[in-house]
Amino acid sequence: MNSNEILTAVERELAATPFIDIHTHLFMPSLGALGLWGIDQLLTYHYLEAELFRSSSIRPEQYWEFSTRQKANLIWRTLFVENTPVSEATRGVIAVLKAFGLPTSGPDLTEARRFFEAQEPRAHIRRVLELAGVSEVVMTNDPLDPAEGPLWEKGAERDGQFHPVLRLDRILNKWASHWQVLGAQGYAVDEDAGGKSIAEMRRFLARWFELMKPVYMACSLPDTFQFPEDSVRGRLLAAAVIPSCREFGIPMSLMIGVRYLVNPALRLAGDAVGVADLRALEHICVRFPENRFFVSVLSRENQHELCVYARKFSNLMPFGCWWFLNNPSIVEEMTWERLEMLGTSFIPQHSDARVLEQVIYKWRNTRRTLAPILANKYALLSDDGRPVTREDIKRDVTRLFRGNFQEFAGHR
Ligand code: RAT
Ligand code: ZN
Repeated sequence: MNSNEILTAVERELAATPFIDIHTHLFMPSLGALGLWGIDQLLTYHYLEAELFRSSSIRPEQYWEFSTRQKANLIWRTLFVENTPVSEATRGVIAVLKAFGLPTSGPDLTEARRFFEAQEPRAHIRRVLELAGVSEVVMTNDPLDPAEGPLWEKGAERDGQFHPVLRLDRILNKWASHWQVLGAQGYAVDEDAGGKSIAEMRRFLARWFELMKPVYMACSLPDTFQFPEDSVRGRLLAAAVIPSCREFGIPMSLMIGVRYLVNPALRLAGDAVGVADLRALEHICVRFPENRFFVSVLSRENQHELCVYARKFSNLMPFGCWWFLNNPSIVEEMTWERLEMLGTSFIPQHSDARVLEQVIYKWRNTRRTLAPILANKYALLSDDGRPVTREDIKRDVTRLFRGNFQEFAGHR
């Protein structure tokens, strides 16, 4: 194949391979009330809310008083009518509207609203996943969310396209405001996570493992994350969470580098990023060689180091270009680096979709950005003396976007 033929073959394979989206904030149909979809939710995505305040004089306190519809109207007018939607998050909304044949430059949202209101949720979910080229999505399930926990306790109906994840941020990052919630549920834990707390946490995790059957446990972590550490989080991780993952044979996902609420007035849009000390990760991989860790780091500056650690520890699986990194310029740089240092032994991307239809644009962007990168690697390889075949390309794309997750999670 010449380089044009290689590019076409890569594009075809990327389009034909159903991806597994290994981290999202979407919900299976039986948790429907928690799931976000439609134009008003797309427009009030927190990535867009952060952009609104740069182009409008509205103050956050005023904005939060609005209804969802009013917020969406304001964001549409500010970022899509009065300005050109060139940012990644705004362009995404345009791509979704286009995918459904809706107007992309109208003065208001009437037609889009009419379209989404007419959709039957379950059929719409199937259609959206199909359009996104995604066969399965991995959820983020919070057992201590009062709106979610009880639905699992009642035995929420499972769905083969949605896999649960036991998300532990409230426990590992917000113990001070949650240990009493655990206490009220009958777990004998205390403020310092001392005494019986560790054993009780293991009982809690075992119960939720049974209820949810999660494909992994997960936590986001600050840029200041250290391990080992004599803190509630350090103790809970080392003595409860990581050993439980091992016992149940599932990986732990560590998402490191958030600077929580640097601007609290922006709420969900108020987090920032900081460079983390990845020695914490080194210490975890050394101390728990029988465990497996999915790892995403938020700082651009930490990416190269993460690749180096992945070369040292085969129980570490780098994944995704997370949050502020999910822009073509940075995705490109990270993917080059990962292919060069790790071959095909990593997971290039997850969508982090919070609103159902976002998977359409996020995966379309990923395919578009990655095609020339993969094609370039194959062209270089051909130049160096090893022609690539369509079978090679198919095997690689399948490994990157399905196999690495399935194997690492022990999930087939
Ligand atoms: O990307 C995001 O939507 C963030 O707000 C976070 O949810 C992050 O992805 C996380 O899972 O903590
Ligand atoms: Zn997320």
